[in-house]
Amino acid sequence: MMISKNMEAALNEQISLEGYASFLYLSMAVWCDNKGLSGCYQFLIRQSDEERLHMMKIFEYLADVDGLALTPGIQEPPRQFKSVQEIFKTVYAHEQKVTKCINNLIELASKENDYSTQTFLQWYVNEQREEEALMRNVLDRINLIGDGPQSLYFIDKELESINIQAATAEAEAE
Ligand code: OFO
Repeated sequence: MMISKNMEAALNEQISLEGYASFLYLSMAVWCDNKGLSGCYQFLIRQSDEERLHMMKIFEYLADVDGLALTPGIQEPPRQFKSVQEIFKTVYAHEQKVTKCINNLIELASKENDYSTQTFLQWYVNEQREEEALMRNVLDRINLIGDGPQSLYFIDKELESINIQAATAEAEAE
């Protein structure tokens, strides 16, 4: 099976978006580490690794369908952030954007009667649903903790435990 040039280009854009997410979360992780927020750091490092995996899956898929995956030039992510609350709001917004892009890719694949790519993208539909739910959970927790004097400490503890749960759930799914 050979993929259309249109679909190939759209998947290459997705490669670039996943790659950017990986670098963005890495940059956020480093910021957190620098502030002593080791739970947030661990959480964001895992998210960053996942995004790289999402990118690599498209590389492999394009190779399977005789397409050409292009190693993206990644735009430099921000290095300074206002607060940990702002970081997680940004992550959630980014995940929502990725979900929209996945939906657009499916629409294109369906217009082209490209059943293989539609099937391939189903994995991303599920992944995005999980990621959005995870990030909403994080934001709910952050809101519950509020911004009292010890809030950063508690947010960090919370992220540490959410990270352990997420990593365990993933390991079980494999
Ligand atoms: Fe790959 O964008 Fe998040 O999950």
